Amino acid sequence: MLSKVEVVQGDITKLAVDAIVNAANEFMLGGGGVDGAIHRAAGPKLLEACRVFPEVRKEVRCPTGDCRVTPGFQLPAKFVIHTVGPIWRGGYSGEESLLESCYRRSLQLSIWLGCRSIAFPAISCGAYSFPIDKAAALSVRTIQSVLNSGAAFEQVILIAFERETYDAWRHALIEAERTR
Ligand code: AR6
Repeated sequence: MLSKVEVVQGDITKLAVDAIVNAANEFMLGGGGVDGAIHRAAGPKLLEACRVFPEVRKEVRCPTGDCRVTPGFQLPAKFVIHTVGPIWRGGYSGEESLLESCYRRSLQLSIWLGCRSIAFPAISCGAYSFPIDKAAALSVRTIQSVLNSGAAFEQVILIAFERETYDAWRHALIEAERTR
């Protein structure tokens, strides 16, 4: 199953996959990092589509660990799945299970949408400071468990913006293959 998982280095906004995942924040109206890049490439309709989601509590359109979907608009991807990773606070505030939830729920939502290909950035590993090695191992483990449960994906791309992220994901994949 892990043969369907691919690590590439590059820019997620260029990928012609069914769904790309955005590392958003709870307010869901754009930001820096990959969120900013996705909004710029998708065009202003993406912001309009995000605004439509009701606030579940003050200034929260999407709680941490959860996700929401919009069209991709001017992106080559059909859908954008906006998920909110945890801010790393030392590892004692449920960060790992929240990040796992981001991967699991994004995959489940994309299955429900009929997606066959999906690409993930390193959620929480930029502005939110989640350690990349932990995030890489956890993301590969979660994807593996969803694929093993029979999800019909043809391709799951882990897209690294930096070399360090690329290396961490490659290492996590090799380890997962070895200990399978
Ligand atoms: N393609 C792929 N990966 C990218 C790209 C890109 N075009 N641009 C950056 N990355 P971050 P977070 C990588 O900070 O840590 C935003 O302001 C980046 O190098 O984008 O979840 C949101 O609005 C890093 O490895 O997301 C939130 O407020 C990874 O994507 C907050 O940042 C994630 O870094 C979320 O922080």
